[in-house]
Amino acid sequence: MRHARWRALLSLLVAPLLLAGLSGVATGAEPVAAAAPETRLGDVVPAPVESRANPDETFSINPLTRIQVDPGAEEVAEQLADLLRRSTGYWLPVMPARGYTGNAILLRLGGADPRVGAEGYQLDVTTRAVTIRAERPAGLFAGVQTLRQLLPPSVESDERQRGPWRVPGGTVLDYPRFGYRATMLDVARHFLTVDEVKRHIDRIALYKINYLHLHLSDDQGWRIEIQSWPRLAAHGGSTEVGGGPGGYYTQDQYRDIVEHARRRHVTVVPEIDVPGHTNAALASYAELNCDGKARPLYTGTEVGFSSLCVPKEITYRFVEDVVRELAALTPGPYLHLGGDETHATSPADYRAFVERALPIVRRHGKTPVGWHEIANATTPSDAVLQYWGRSAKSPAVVEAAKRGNKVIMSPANRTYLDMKYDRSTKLGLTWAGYIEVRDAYGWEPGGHLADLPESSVLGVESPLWTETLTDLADVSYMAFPRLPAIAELGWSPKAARDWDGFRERLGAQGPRWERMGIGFHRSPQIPWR
Ligand code: NGO
Repeated sequence: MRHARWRALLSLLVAPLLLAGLSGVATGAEPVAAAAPETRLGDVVPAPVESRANPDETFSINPLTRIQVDPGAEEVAEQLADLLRRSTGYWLPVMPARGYTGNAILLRLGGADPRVGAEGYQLDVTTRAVTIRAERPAGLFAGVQTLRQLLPPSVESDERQRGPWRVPGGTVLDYPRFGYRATMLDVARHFLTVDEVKRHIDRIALYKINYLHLHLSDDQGWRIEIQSWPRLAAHGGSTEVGGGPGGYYTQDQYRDIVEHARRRHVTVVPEIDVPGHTNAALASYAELNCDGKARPLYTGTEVGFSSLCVPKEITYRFVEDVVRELAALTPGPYLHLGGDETHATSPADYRAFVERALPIVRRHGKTPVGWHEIANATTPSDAVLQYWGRSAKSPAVVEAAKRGNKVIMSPANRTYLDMKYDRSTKLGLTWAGYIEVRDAYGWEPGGHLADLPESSVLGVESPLWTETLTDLADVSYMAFPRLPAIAELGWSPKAARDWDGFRERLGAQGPRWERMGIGFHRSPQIPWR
């Protein structure tokens, strides 16, 4: 850290000499024509809505570059500065946009093309400045992710690298297709530490993912402290698949994750899976079982054997308490109640449970989300269904959509990041088939389910279940490169997407992931650089 500061100071002192040399002033020679930047303006994942390159302009970050911002953009600016200072070694002071005289990265709130909306941005790169304009900080953050990808991959390095730090000239106009662009992490089957979850958030934010769904409870583990039912975490969180030590997040740790995500414009969607997938809760509290007997902890990978006791009143006190505590920890709008694979609950009990449980979520000020099986019950019209089937038909989901329910698209044969890439993949499952990058990319979220209009689609989510994955390295291997593929389906308009262009752009991400320490799957379908 101290070294970095000295280097920054040194860079400031030698900068004028350096710049004079570069521009040819000191030697009296003609200015040296700037070499082309390493990246092209459109080389971004997800593909921007519009980009117009201008080969006559190139911006270079140099020791005198400043980051200049409008009030309200400081947080995004500091994050950008932090990234750039580490790899460039430059000072890069963050200062007000007022007083701009060139050689700056400008982050401006307001003044963008009105099409950018709440989450989009406009990026203008000239030799004088990089200007990102947005209506809100979320848009500036998205623009900064684009800028990162336009810089050489070494910008992601934690140690000082040699430049040059050139950004290709031109204009990008960009905004998302869907408001909900998510991925899910199952921290129940195998526990992931707070740091691992934070690292994962850093990585997904680069691809403009704006929701992280955390699957916080399942048969094998309960991962969030609930103060009114302390044994859920203390006992129910004490193991995981394979019998490892498991773990759970205290409420403070969980708040820390939520805040880390917020700073990266990612909203956490917590899920407590009920009434099935509840063995960890049934092991922690005997009274939740119909027979009043606590179940043993479970470390296998079967699904569909557990159920809350639907006729018992205590079941709803339990749901109420958990939802109340979870809602208080959740600044975002959504709270997920699971509802999948309830093979141990009768259909009548299932309906009765869902019809009582979803309104509890609404009473605590959140919009309920459930796996698409909740369409078998009468759901409040603002409930969101998450479609995870393999089929392209689901009449029950289409009926629910007619009543007003929105749908998140997570078709298992396209978006499940826990499916193997191919026969040779060591990690993962196969029940929904092999999913190579082209399978993950080659479908249309707006028209995937027959008779479901695009207007009913809230967005796209790629779930990552962890029966076979034990740590962040495993998670990253399964997520990269498929997660960026699905992120593009959520962000980019149909017209900006095509497989051949995507392969090239994705291939250019490889060196960036190497710098970021992401051990990814080198899919033979992609021309890795
Ligand atoms: C299913 C099941 C999960 C499994 C996952 C494995 C849903 C919604 N429920 O997806 O419990 O972990 O498959 O791929």
